[in-house]
Amino acid sequence: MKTAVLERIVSPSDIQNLSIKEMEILAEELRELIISTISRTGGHLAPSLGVVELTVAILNLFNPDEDKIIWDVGHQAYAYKILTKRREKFSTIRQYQGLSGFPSPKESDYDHFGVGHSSTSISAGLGQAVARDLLGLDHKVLAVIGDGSMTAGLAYEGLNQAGGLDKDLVVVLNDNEMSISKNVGALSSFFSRKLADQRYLRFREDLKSWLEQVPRIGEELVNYARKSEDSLKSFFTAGMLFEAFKFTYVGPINGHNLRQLRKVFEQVRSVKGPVLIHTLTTKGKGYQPAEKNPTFYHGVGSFKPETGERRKRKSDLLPNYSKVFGESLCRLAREHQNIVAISAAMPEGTGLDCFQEEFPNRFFDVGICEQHAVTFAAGLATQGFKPVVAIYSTFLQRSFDQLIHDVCLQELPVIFCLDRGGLVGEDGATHHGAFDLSYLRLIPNLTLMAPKDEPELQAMLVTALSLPGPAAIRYPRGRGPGLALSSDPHSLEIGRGELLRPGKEVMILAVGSLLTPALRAAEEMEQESPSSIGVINARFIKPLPEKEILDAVQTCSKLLILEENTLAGGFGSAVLEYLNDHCLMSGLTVKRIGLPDRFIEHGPVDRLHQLVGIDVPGIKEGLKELLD
Ligand SMILES: Cc1ncc(C[n+]2csc(CCOP(=O)(O)OP(=O)(O)O)c2C)c(N)n1
Repeated sequence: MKTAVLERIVSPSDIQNLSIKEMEILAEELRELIISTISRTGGHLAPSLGVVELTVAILNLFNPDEDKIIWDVGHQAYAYKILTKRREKFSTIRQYQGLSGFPSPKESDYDHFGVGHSSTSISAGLGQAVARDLLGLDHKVLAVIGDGSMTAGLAYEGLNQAGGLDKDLVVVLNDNEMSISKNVGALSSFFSRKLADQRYLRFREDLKSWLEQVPRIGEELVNYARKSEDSLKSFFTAGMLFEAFKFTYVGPINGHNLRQLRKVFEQVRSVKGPVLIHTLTTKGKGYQPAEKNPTFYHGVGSFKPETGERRKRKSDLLPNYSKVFGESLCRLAREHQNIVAISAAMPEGTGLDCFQEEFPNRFFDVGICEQHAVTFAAGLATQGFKPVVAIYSTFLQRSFDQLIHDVCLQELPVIFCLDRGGLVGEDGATHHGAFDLSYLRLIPNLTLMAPKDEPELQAMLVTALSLPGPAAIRYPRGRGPGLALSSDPHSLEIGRGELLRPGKEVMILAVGSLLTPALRAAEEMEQESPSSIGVINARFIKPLPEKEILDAVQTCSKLLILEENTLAGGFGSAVLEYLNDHCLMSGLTVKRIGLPDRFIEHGPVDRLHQLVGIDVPGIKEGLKELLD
């Protein structure tokens, strides 16, 4: 691997002295290092390859020891990590106790804001710019945001305030025309590079001459456009939008051309007030497989670097929960014409891509707009549709008010399918679905379920569909136990669990993903020492499976409650509230196992399960404590 220039970068300030040629070599060396590392560890390859030149140019003209650089989402910050004193550790990225896959101020002083969820960079950058001025300092603040992340309302709230305050803030728009999939919405074509192509430029010139010929009005319009930017450049381009927010607009420029980038950044350093630099980049730049299929290489597992081929694992043969959900929903949608499906920029990740293909008119990708997705679904539901909103647990956190105010208060039959409920592994704290049982179970009118396996997910979908009001189903990332799917799934009785294994001493009351390890733990314990341990599958978090809970406390004096959710306010808390409110606590010992009251780091899911004690040995530990 070539590292001639990279070796010389001990501190990011070393980049300030590089020539254009050296910067170009550095970009190539960075690409090579990123590709070879991510081919082993997996990670966000295509986004990071797309901003290599941008990163080098930013560090050439800005000084991260003083200036603040905020990467939106942060999944594209690999080159930045390497160049800000983390090259040695780069091979540990996303590994347990290794570098995080996202910028994190806990990891490095060069990470000026913690990110993972999208569209926060402009607001956070503006906060830092205002703080700078209040403190009488004079460094620069940069926010680098992708066109996908610009679909979220939050980004415009930031732009609006920044323009109003007229603060010095540099926003770099990294426009690659992609979110994870192709970017969506009206603005995506507004940003698009089509505006910079030759045909468009010709059209603009034709428009200009035509306008000039219109007596008075045309001339005035042309003059107005000239005044605002000294040319017609901002006419019908993205510039118009940003100028309306009172930003100085620069672009579009080629985000892989270091000479051009350096020139623009140099000029921008002295511009007062908010500035937006529009760069055009190619997602996956410099690695053919990723350029060809940027969606697949957006976030990828390990692969063969020579060909880009995914390294197959045995578990790849089984369908994961997302796929089971997507295919089951398609089956139901063939029968029920009123089912519509909504994704917030993640049709592939949530398994809705098959629905999108089969029912293009009933599928809506709203962009990275989780709040809007929920209220949009509510609107559809008022008109007799059954919207199914599939969003990762962690991202639905954004829609808390919409869930309460727009859906549940009006008892609208929206179905929420929360993928990635529980620990997700290598993406870490920003992405774990650790809180959904807590933030959903407190909302009136919502039925909340979690399946123990694939056929139960199918049954829960049917159940949710049969309800007159809102329902949510949460399931984990990846594969379930691998049970055969049902060809005719049936609705479940609301608020009823199932006794999977009778017991006389300890009853385990578990929900969702923890049923499989709970059953194994109970079996192993009984084999290892004489004991009688039962297992109940709760199925419902709301309403609680009261009958099964009552039966359990009548047969056993010890209860072990399991959930892959924070213990604070989760399923176990709900059971404890129920037991206390019904005076059932006397003579009963209850232990809860779940996620502790702290943010959980990144690493392989199995390792994290072990860490927090929700694997088989951890559950056995809990059982032993109770039995002792
Ligand atoms: C609130 C939120 N929703 C969804 C995601 C998942 N996500 C991560 S990156 C991404 C696409 C971002 O597109 P863009 O900003 O254009 O960056 P690119 O990957 O194209 O460089 C999405 C949807 C997220 N991180 N945060």
